[in-house]
Amino acid sequence: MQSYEQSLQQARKFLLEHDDYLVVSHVQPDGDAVSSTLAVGWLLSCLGKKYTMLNEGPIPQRMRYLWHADEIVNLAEGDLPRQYSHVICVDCADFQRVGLTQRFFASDALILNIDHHPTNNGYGYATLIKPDAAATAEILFDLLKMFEVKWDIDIATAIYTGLLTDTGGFRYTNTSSKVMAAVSELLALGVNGPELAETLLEELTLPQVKVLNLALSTLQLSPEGDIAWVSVTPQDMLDCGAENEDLEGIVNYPRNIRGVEVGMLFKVINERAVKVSLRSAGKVDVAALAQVFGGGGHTRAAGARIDATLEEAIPLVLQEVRRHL
Ligand SMILES: [Mn+2]
Repeated sequence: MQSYEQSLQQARKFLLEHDDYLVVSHVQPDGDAVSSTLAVGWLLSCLGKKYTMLNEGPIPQRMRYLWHADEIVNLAEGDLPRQYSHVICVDCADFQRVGLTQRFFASDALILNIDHHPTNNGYGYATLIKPDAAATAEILFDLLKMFEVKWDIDIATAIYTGLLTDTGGFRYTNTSSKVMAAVSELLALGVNGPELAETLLEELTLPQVKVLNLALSTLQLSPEGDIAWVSVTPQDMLDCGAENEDLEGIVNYPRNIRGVEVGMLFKVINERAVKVSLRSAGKVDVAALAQVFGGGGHTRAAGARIDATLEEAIPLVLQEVRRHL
């Protein structure tokens, strides 16, 4: 087992020794996924390396202000002409999380796996995994320090974005003194903290409020009052004009009810598939729970996809949550 320091050295070597990288993150990218993709891109550009940034889907509107965010190729809109032999995966707990982007990995591609999920299974040629890091952006903060590059407000804003979003605005238990020390440095570089908090955490779109309203109308509570859940259907999404990113944060409502240990959002994908997002108040390790269904995540925030109808999926998950309580 190599130390974190050794992993950083190995990752540094990987970035210096090769060229022409593909940088990818997980499907339905969140703030950490987007900023980690861009932070790696920023570093590679400083090193004079060739690279392409790619995601299976679009970058959420509220993150488009980030450095070169419009350069992340969205597979829903365009294709890449070829495959890559050197791939960097950020914030992906397992290989399948990269989604359709894997079509552009050469069959013998060397993969550098940079991540902070405790459920990361160590795929790839080289790994840089720190399960107690608040965000993949925190690992990139450390990695970028290994290079002689001059930090600017663009990279500082990208890393701050990953830290801000993955700590829920510096409130979750992962908000360590190390995070705050990093934040202090980033603010000194000119990052506009209040503006980012407004854009990323406070501001709501109208479809977001509409879909929240529909979701809350489905609220259910277990007889014991310790499990609460809401659900959203494709029809709800259509009726509200909502995108996937508009569901962000909804799962916190059932979780935040006093006495609730596990809050859940069931999102119907189609007649045979449901995505469940799980949030824990602390007692239950929802990452372990999600793994039962082939998913993963963090101890307090995790998710899984279940091949079943909503009516089948709810009791299945409830039973498993009950077992963990
Ligand atoms: Mn993350």
